[in-house]
Amino acid sequence: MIQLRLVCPFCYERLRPWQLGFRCTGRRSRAGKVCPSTTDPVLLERMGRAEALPPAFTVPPLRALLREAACPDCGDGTRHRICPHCHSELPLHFSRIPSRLIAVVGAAESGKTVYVIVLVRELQQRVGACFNASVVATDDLTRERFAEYQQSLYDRGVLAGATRSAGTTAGVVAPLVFRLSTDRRVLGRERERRSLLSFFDTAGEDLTSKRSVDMHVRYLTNADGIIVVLDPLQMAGARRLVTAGSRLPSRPPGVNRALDALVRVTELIHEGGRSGAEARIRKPTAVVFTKLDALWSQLDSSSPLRQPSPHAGEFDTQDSLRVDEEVRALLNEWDGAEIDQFMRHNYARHRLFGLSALGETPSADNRVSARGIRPHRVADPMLWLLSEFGVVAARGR
Ligand SMILES: Nc1nc2c(ncn2[C@@H]2O[C@H](COP(=O)(O)OP(=O)(O)OP(=O)(O)O)[C@@H](O)[C@H]2O)c(=O)[nH]1
Ligand SMILES: [Mg+2]
Ligand SMILES: [Zn+2]
Ligand SMILES: [Zn+2]
Repeated sequence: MIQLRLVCPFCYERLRPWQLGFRCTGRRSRAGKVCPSTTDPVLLERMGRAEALPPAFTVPPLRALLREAACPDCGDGTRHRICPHCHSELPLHFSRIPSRLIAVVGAAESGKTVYVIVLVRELQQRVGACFNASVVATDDLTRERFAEYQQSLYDRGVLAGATRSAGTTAGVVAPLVFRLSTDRRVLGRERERRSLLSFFDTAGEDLTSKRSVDMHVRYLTNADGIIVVLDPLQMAGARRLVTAGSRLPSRPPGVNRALDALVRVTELIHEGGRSGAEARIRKPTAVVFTKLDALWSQLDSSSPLRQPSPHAGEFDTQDSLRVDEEVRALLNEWDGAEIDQFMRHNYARHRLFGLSALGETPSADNRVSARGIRPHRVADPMLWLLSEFGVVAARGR
């Protein structure tokens, strides 16, 4: 079924199905004409992409609802659909598949980029198998960037540098867009369900600069779910407890840098919201404490955070609530009780998670340990969001 309210998975602008544009194929048309490829100024300005492409064009609304249109220059028919705002090529069947846009936000160096790469890899492999799900990149740019990230992290053990600012034309970091297909039994029949997953990995430094505020307001207000990544190693109280030898973030912890990031994100959502600053935010928001490997020695062996993630086939709500409770207790020990209070005040649907993307502290020169990457509970927040969206089933609600 065609979706009436769409959001571009690349620029997060809202759009309607009759506003979608087209891009010429660039092939020789029957009339013998070939449209030249050049840099698309809109794509360059909005997404920082300078590659040479055939021309983009729009058609009147009724014709835009059709799958195909003829290029006004060469006359060739094309089915390449583009976003009217940023000119990114949209995934196949874009207006028929529900999109789930996830903004990943948090302070600089909190572990967002590493988290997204490890999460997607887990969704493609181990977790995907447990949920009968497959996750594939929808566009060449996502495919290339994700392959590059994965090779450097998994094959060469190199941790990504700081994500560049998203506020400048040149430094735009396009979201990674994947198609998630799940098989679910509906009335005794296997039905394949597809959704688009877009991960917008923000640059932590952007949260502190005014420059990129507009863009963040849009990404946050149009996202369907939010993952707030908080780094206990940036919280003074937790930092006292870390296992000796753990690699610490380069910047000294602020009074509570994690809370600062959370407050900033919340302000940005309120700025873009229609509900006013008084109402609680209704978007499902997962608050994720990363780098738990540095604090494992502090956890009781019976702690739910030390048990492997039990979610398989269905999201295990009881386990998730035990984790939520445990993280809340830990926050008290880490002098982070305000974080919990702040969430309760401002977010109607939120849950706390704890995980480790790497499974172990990186070496002093910031490389993955020789034992490789052993993620712990990384998919839990995403599975919760997917269960909130109704994409995966939840047990024990
Ligand atoms: N101990 C531990 N350290 C981690 C883990 N994940 C990331 N790190 C460390 O945190 C650093 C920053 O990770 P990134 O993913 O680049 O952080 P970011 O939030 O994307 O940072 P910005 O892009 O600057 O906002 C890495 O270089 C690692 O040193 C983890 O699971 N455990
Ligand atoms: Mg980053
Ligand atoms: Zn767009
Ligand atoms: Zn053409």
